[in-house]
Amino acid sequence: MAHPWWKTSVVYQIYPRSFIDSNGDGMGDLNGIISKLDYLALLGIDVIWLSPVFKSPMDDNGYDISDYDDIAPEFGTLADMDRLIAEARVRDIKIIMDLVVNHSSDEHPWFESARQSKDSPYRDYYIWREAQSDGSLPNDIRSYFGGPAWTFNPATNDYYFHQFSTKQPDLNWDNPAVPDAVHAMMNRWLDRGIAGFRMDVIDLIGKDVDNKVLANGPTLHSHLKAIHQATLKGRDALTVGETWSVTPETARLYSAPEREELSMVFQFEHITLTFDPVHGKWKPREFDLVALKQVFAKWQTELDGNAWNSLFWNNHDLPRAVSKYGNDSTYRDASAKALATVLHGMQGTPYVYQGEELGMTNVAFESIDDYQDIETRNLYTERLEQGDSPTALMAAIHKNSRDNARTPMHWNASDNAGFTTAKPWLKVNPNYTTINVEQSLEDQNSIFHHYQRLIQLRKTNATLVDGQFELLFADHPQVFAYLRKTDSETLLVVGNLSTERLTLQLPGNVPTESSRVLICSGTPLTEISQQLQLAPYDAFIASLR
Ligand code: TEU
Ligand code: CA
Repeated sequence: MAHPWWKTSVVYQIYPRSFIDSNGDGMGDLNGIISKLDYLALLGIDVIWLSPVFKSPMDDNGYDISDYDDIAPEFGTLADMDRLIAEARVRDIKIIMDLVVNHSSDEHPWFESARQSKDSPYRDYYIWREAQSDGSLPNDIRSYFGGPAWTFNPATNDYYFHQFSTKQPDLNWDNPAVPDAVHAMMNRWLDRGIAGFRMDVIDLIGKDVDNKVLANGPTLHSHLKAIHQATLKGRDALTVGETWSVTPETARLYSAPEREELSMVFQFEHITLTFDPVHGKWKPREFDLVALKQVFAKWQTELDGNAWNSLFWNNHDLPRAVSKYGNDSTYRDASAKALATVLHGMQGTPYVYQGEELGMTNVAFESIDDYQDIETRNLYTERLEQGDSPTALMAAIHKNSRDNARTPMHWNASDNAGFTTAKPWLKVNPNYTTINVEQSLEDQNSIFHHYQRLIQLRKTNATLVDGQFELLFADHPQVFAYLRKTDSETLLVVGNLSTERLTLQLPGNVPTESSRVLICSGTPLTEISQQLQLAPYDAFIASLR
């Protein structure tokens, strides 16, 4: 059966303000992206997911939109966006945009009108509640960025609801005018030539705030079906929902093809595994490979044939994978390649976040003033007031701040990593002198070239797309190994995710006599035997036929 195109694609995420600055104002922009399309074509990716470039006061770096139909002037113009779409198409690259419709900016004309009077025609576009009879907040829901999810609006003497910052009021999807406006806007962008959407916190749109049901709410799937009918049907688009609340069971509700909702969702179970069950990401738990493998195996098995996985280690909200799951000092190169290999070997659509293909690492700025992210800054202020020590807070920020992912992309070893000729909006990671595109392109053995080969392999090997997943060595604390099986071929994927040298005896039902290694990192290999000798972070994919 022929696949939808997005099942054989690899997506590259661009965080526009950090990618490359074309006009010397310290901020990445659309013309910068256009100038690097050849670089992306060389890497071999098929789709760009562009984080928001819409008009925005940038309280949350564009995840707070004040005009869904225009481009933020710091990023360029609509004409630049059209050129980006056209220039990408020439290189067979599609563009998907970020759909941020759980909330808008408080500077969106809808909200500016709504907050002025209860009679505004846009009043019902947002969620308003009065204080309780004792004067307290409508309820105790908290915002993800600290503080209550309710902010007082003096002009109307009531509160508006916001799950993110005070400048990101939640839209009221129960008002039919909201989905209508969103559908029309989506159609305008699809007509402009984009290939689909990444849907920001889409699991939060069907909520019931009075009963404190936020994620996976009662009207979620009817909204998604309506979106599909009004915009996606007949378009052959890629849609991926950001859904922190998803389980394998609910993933099928979003993405089983016959349900006509989305192509796939991002699940975060492999991410939240390293969060503290109570205190969340700011109190990280040690990385536990056995648990991680269980999570991946569950998703691989349960979605096979029913829905479709998205595969990622990184995005603009997460710490750098090589720092979190790998080793960003002695084994940076090897561990970045090993992580890539075990991820890209699975069933699903792989996503590469900018700089991941260079093995970019976390950063550790000494001063909180060097951090720009609203979540990070709010957390610091809130926790300091609660009595946490600055040292402990900075340590948590170094591990998990979203700015780890957002430091400017490293293009070369010149000042500011070749990202800008001005002062960058966020400081560069000082390790750009050794980790950068120019260096990676020169070295045939670089992380970049390993990603390039992995991406190529997905296009030439059907088993990598279709094969059924079977976990091996489930309890092994250092090795991630699995099979991918079709009727005609079995692939063996192995990664030593540790700093130790290991010997691994393959089970008898994994025959190696006619094996052929398709890709490897670390120790060079062309074939394998039952007994594997693995150097630290060695990884490979072999065909066993
Ligand atoms: O993120 C959703 C979200 O819940 C994040 O706040 C996430 O919990 C946090 O970043 C993890 O530390 C999406 C976007 O990806 C994020 O950039 C936005 O800030 C957020 O929605 C609001 O639009
Ligand atoms: Ca710029």
